Parts: sequence; C-alpha cells; structure tokens
Amino acid sequence: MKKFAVFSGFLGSGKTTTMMALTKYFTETRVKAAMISNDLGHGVNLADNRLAQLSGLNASEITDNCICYVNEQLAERLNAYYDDGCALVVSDIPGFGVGALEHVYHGLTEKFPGKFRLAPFTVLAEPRTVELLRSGTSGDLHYLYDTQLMEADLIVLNKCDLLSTAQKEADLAWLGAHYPLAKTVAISARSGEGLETLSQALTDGEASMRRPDIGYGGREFRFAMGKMSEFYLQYHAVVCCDDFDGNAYLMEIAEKVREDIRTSGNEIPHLKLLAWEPEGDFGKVDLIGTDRDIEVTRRFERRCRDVAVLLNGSGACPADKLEEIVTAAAQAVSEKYRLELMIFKSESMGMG
Ligand SMILES: Nc1nc2c(ncn2[C@@H]2O[C@H](COP(=O)(O)OP(=O)(O)OP(=O)(O)O)[C@@H](O)[C@H]2O)c(=O)[nH]1
Ligand SMILES: [Mg+2]
Repeated sequence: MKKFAVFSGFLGSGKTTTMMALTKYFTETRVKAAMISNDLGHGVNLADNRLAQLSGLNASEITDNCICYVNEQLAERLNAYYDDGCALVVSDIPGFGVGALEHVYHGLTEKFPGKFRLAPFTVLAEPRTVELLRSGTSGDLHYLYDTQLMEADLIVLNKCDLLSTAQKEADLAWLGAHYPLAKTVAISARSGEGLETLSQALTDGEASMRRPDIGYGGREFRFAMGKMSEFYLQYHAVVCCDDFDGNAYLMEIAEKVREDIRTSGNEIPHLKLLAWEPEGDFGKVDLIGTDRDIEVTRRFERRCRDVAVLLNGSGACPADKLEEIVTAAAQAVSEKYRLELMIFKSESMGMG
C-alpha cells in the first residue's frame, strides 16, 4: 500500500499542521509516512518545511514550482520515499491550488500509468471558510474557496477544537449537502482529534479521478488569482542584549503588518513568522487575516542571542505593496529591539 495524497485547501486552513500531525501519527501507529511542502519561491527551506524539520518530521519541500507542473520531480521524490519504506506520502500545493486534481492526479497517472496509488483528493477547510461560504459573504475569494471544495473526494473540516459539537455537525451537514460527491471528516490537527479517521480514509479510499468543471483559467479564476501574491524575507539577526524576547518580537511584527495591511485596504490570508536559534529552539506566529487574532503556534522556550528569521506568506494584495509592508514592519520592530540585521534574501511575486 504505497499511497500518495494531495492536501489542497485555502491559505491558513491548516494543511501544514495537518500534514505534520498526520505524518507523526501515521508513523507511530502504522507505517512510516512523509510529507512534502510545496511553497513557492527561489529559496530553500521556506517556512513550512523549516517548521516541519525543526519539529523533527520526515519532511522535504518543492519550492521552484507548483507540483502541478513538475510531475517528474514529484514522481522521483515519491519513489525515493517509497524506497525508504514510506507507505504514505502527503503533499500540499500552494494555497490556491485550484486545478491540482487535473495537473497532479491526472498528470501523474498519464505520465506514469499504474505507478502510483492515489488516495482521495483531500481538501482542507476551516470553520471560518465554511461560515463565509454559508453566509454568502466570502467576497472576492469565493471562487477559490468554492472550487477547491468542488475538487474534493475528501473534505477535512479542520480546527474542530474551535467548534461545539452542534456547530461541527452543522458545518459537516452543510458541506455534505453542497459537495455531495465528497466524503467529510472532522479533525483538529492541533488536538489530534480525528487523525485515526483521516488515516483510515486515506488508506482505504481511492481517488475518484472525476473532473469537475471548475472554470479553470476563466474570468473568475483570473480575477481571483490576480489578487494574490506571495512573499518571503529571510534574515539573520544579532541580538545586542540578554533580555531579547523572540516571542514578543514576532508578535510585534505580526501586529504591525496586520495594522498596515488593514490600513492599505488589502488582506493577508496568511503570513508565517518563524524564527529559530542555533541550538534548535524556535518560535512561530501566524497572521491569518486582518480581522483575526494572531496565532502563537510555537513559543521560544528560552531567550535567544542569535536568530534566523523567515517571514513567508500570501496576500490578497499587490506583490510590491506586500513586500513593502512586511519589510518595513520587520525593520521597524528590529530597530526597536536593537537587532543588527543581515538580510539574506527577499522575493515577492504576483500570482496573476
Ligand atoms: N485552533 C486550531 N488551529 C490550527 C489547527 N490547525 C492549524 N491551526 C493553526 O492555523 C494556522 C495556519 O495553519 P497552517 O498549517 O500553517 O495552514 P496552511 O493551510 O498550511 O497555510 P498555507 O501554508 O499558507 O497555505 C496556524 O496558526 C496553525 O497553528 C487546529 O486544528 N486548530
Ligand atoms: Mg502551509
């Protein structure tokens, strides 16, 4: 049973967190598993892969392109994992991977007939997205939310720790009614709830390979994609004083970005702020929208002297504006903390 599953789903829905929890759970309870983070950028070790590796997981990344367009590279990676004893490999796709069903599942099957067993095409949704879709207020991003779910064989309602039992049942019922061809499962990647059911669904289920009409490349697609941009900034910071608090530092950058993006009239579905020090301690903060609380995903356990910082994310915002706002926030907060910065690399790109 050597299986591969794509995890699609909107930015911030919890794909990386779920892949990490599943890779660990599957390896501990069944057979070895692995995960691939597919982030875009000409860098290596972008935030999701760096986080997975800092967390000690069997993880790698593909960054130079969406896995939609590098079937050969993906096949090679899968074979390497299978040769290494993995029975399940999961990969995400960049946060608006509409069309991945066609390009990844059909692409792999056509180029390598009979070589890969494909698990149900899996799409993650978080309660907030379901709420927006249910209320009809999902706005400019509606096309992306909806078409991602249309592609699903398996819809994973993540972050169920945030819901009451009644809310969870209501969301599952709505998803089942609106996307009747998909199975649904409720999980919390954070608490571990539902990981057994998810593992079972991936091992027992097969991809349907159906081809929903999602208007790929059409006007709505281009409109939604035209709004999106990607950005990353990597730097090293030398700390001047013993009392540098990495957790407060990341939080202040996130707060400033949230404020400045809001003022600019744009939106930031997900900015990952990750920092680590040479001994392996690390902190991570996630900004998942201008109207939401900032998530502290991992806290530094100790004060640190030298840190590497990676700010990596996606905006519904012009690429140059996103770059300007995040870079300015990092510089202003670093100045306040009297850090000496050495910028390694920064890159921004529009998705349209
Ligand atoms: N409460 C709660 N938060 C979660 C859960 N899963 C993920 N999160 C948080 O949601 C935020 C986004 O999670 P990620 O796993 O980075 O989301 P993603 O889908 O990989 O995002 P992109 O890489 O931008 O596409 C982080 O702050 C996570 O800690 C969950 O089950 N419950
Ligand atoms: Mg991710």
